[in-house]
Amino acid sequence: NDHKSCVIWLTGLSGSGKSTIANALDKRLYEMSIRSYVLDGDNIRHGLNKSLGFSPEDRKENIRRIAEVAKLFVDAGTISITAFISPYREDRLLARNLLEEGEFIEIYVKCPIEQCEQRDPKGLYKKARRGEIPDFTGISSPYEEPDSPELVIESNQLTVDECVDQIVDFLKNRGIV
Ligand code: GGZ
Repeated sequence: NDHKSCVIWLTGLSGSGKSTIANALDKRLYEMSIRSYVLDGDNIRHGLNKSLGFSPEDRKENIRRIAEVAKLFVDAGTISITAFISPYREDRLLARNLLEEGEFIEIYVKCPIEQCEQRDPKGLYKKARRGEIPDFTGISSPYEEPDSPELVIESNQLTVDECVDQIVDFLKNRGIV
């Protein structure tokens, strides 16, 4: 299928739904015969970025490398979908600036921390509250909300399918797919 390549950069708290939305979008694009690829903790933090932790410096390097990899996928003609907290505005801006105008689509997956903490699928918030995980985003490390993302998705008010619909509608309006 004919499409432009781009990076769909999902940012938001742990437990906000980034990975779930990324994988559902990947599947939807596949059904539309559009090539996409998901970069997330499973394939990046456990591989390429194994040696990086969660200090501000390490997060910065994590995001920088992810942005470079996402750019390679764009060069290869693919839509890359990234699902990382990416808590710092400056680091997201660096990622944006690596790409051409219009190729970087920042999507804020917005979900109140109370709800993320309630879901807590991996029990990480609980551990962070007990002080067992230092520098945990939203608890003991900041999350800087995007000032002007291309799209805000209120993941606590929509089904996963509705979140994907919003993104696909945006891509259609932009003439990307
Ligand atoms: C935040 C942490 C931390 C700390 C481990 N802070 O819900 P998850 O488990 O699956 O997603 C989180 C993931 C965050 O990694 P990212 O690469 O997305 O972070 S960043 O963009 O800020 O570099 C969480 C787990 O790793 N995790 N320790 N201290 N999340």
